[in-house]
Amino acid sequence: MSTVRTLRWFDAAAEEVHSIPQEETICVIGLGYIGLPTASALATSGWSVIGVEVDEEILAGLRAGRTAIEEPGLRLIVKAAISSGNLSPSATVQPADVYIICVPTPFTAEKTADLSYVVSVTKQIAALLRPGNLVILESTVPPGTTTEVMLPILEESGLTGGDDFYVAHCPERVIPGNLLNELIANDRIIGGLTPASAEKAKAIYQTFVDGRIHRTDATTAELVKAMENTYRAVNIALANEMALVSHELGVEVDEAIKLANRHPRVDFLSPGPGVGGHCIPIDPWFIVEKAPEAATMIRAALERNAAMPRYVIERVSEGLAVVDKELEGAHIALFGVAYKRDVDDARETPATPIIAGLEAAGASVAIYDPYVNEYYRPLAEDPLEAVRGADALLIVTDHSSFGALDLVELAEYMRERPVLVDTRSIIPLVPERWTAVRF
Ligand code: SAJ
Repeated sequence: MSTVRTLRWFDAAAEEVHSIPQEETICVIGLGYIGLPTASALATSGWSVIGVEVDEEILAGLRAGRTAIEEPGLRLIVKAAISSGNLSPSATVQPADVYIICVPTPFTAEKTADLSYVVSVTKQIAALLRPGNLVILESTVPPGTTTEVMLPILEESGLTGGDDFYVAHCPERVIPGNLLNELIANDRIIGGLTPASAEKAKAIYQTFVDGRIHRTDATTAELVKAMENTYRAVNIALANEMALVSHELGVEVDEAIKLANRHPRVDFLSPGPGVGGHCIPIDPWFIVEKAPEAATMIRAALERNAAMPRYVIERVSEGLAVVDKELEGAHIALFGVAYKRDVDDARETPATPIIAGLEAAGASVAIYDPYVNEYYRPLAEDPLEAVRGADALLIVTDHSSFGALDLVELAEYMRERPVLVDTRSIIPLVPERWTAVRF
């Protein structure tokens, strides 16, 4: 029933709106993980793009064709965009026909969205807004933000949303590590303030997106985005809970999951040390924020994932106990601070609470990650440096190179009876002299 209504609503709009001619200027605000690839994709599709970034260092790098983010293909497309002359980096928001907001929505201590960047940029756009302009929000926000927070600010310009200018929410859906491919290939959801707004935004995205573009209203699009990451967070939490259950029952969780997944309608994800990144541990809270009474299972799942670092520390302690040692005074080599496999991003990594917990218990920690350059702690140059004198090896991230670690060699550098806690089941075969703890 509701599907039929939605289709009619948008089909009527599609007839009224013509696609935007590509000579229009697009101002992309925020050149981070999403803004930079989006601005570059638009620029290489022929649009004239102003890329706004407040970080002077990032801006200077871009002007010289350098990127601060490691992503396959990104450097190439940014270089192409800059050298074509279609992408102009700028420190301030410039007048344009279309504005695309790609700023972060950080997370407060109260587990709510901090909309201060979105609000500040929206105010800057409101000051420049002209009739016929289109404002698109890509940042992930709590449902209702486009109409309840952005629209009133934009209307301070004296113009009326939907009549004088267009507004749409077009959430990003790309996975770090395969960002550019997904930017082009994935379907997009466009939520318009009005059908005409959605249609206008579609005309832009369809110039670089190969996936299908689905139109809806702004609040639905906001909820859909948060729902996607909630779906993943809840499913990871279920796998994590199975790790705890299996441990209690003396069962190997990987074996149990592998066998359960032989059912045609069962597809467990993998348990791990907890979830990181700037999306999965955060975005589901935007639903809890807006509907706390209803979202009880989501809250429980988030809490389960957040409790995994504690479980990891318990496993390290358990392993040490097997070889008559304890956390107090132990030296732990921790491998992997990236929040996930083969990326350089350590934001919200579960490694941070794990390190804090180990140290609070009196252990010392040496850290190794071949991908990460920036972390709040010094990193060892190579695996051997990190394991020297360690009692235990704790694997937090499943970087593909860790699968080829030579544990026989590593043990030579460690103390007697080394312990292995592999939170990602990345080590295929554990040599005999190691004590491996079931995760
Ligand atoms: N993880 C597990 N077990 C699994 C899968 C993942 O513990 O089986 C952990 C990872 O190690 C990591 C965390 O979950 O710490 C999140 O990783 P991820 O690969 O699931 O997701 P992100 O955060 O890199 O990207 C997600 C994606 N959302 C979905 O897949 C629904 C991406 O499409 C979104 O665009 C992105 O969030 C975002 O920016 O919102």
